[in-house]
Amino acid sequence: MKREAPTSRAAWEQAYAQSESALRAADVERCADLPKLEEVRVRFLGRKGELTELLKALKNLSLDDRRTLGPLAQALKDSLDRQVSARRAELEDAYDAASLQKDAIDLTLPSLRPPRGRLHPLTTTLHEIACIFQFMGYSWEEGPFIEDERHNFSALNIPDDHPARDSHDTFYLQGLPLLLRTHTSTVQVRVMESSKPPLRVVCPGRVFRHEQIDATHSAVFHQVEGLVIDEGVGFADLKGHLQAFLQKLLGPSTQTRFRPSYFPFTEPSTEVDVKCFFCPGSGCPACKRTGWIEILGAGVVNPAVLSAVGYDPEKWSGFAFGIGVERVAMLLHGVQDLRDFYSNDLRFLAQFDEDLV
Ligand code: 2NM
Repeated sequence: MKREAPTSRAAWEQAYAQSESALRAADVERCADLPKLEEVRVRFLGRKGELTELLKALKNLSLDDRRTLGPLAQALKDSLDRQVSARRAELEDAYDAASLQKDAIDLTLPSLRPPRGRLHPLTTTLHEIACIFQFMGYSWEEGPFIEDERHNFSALNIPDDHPARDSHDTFYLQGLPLLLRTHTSTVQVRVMESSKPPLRVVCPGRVFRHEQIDATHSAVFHQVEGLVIDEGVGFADLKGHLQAFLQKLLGPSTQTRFRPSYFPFTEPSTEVDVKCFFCPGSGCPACKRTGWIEILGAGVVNPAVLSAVGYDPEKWSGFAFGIGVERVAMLLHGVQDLRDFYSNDLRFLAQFDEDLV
């Protein structure tokens, strides 16, 4: 509602009184929000605001009137200025406090830990086995997964008609005279071909067999095979080395048992058992009620193997052994099903948090 600009003192004083009471009614100090506060400010202090107009209208009055009324109007304007500023600060603070509460982010909280990777239990078990032999003076040797029949079979005294050579047991590469190695003895053959005795090697690695897969059989698994060649090495040395190894792996009170066995590449051959460490020898599912657990195969290297790689069997002799990494890992960690190692289920894998020794 537009007011006429007052031209007399009386009219000015009336307009002033109206504005003053309108201001009191507007109650700036308790104005509810910022838009409402701005509305009040524009109404009184804007370019065409009531107080602005009142101050402008002073020019229509006499000099005396201007001297008495001018400060009055100016004081009212100044007081309103202060009230608006004070109330604006209050409303802005309240707004800031409310939005802080609403989107509260605690910048002092420590950040989330990034997930940490860990070594696979087969990696740590393979490493544990191979490292014990490294401490005993064996060197770590590796070789190719793809091999020929000579390195996988013939040089190891495995005859042409041996069932292990059948494609039901061995993966052959289609149309090529090649196969996936079925044991890491292939690496030992390569070491013997390329170096002179004496030697002490462990050959850890992945091997492949055409197996029906179940809780204890996998088509891909891991071995640590060992070979010692020197003058005058025999079965007693084999027993000493393997007993020392098993006591290092399983504890100094580990009891061992050497049973006669047969492998084409060793003569004599043996399978080595340890006293069951799950039951006091009385029989449990782990030892199939025998009180003993089979842990590895070994033997004195067959002279035919030495001859195949050009070593003189009259001068040199040695022993060799093979250890299944999955089997040892299952025994050490109480794992019932070997397939758990390959399932990539983090709930399983997260249980193993070992470092390499
Ligand atoms: C075994 C058991 C017995 C073996 C033999 C050889 C080689 F190359 F010297 F002839 N390497 N590994 C061997 C002997 C492996 O695994 C159960």
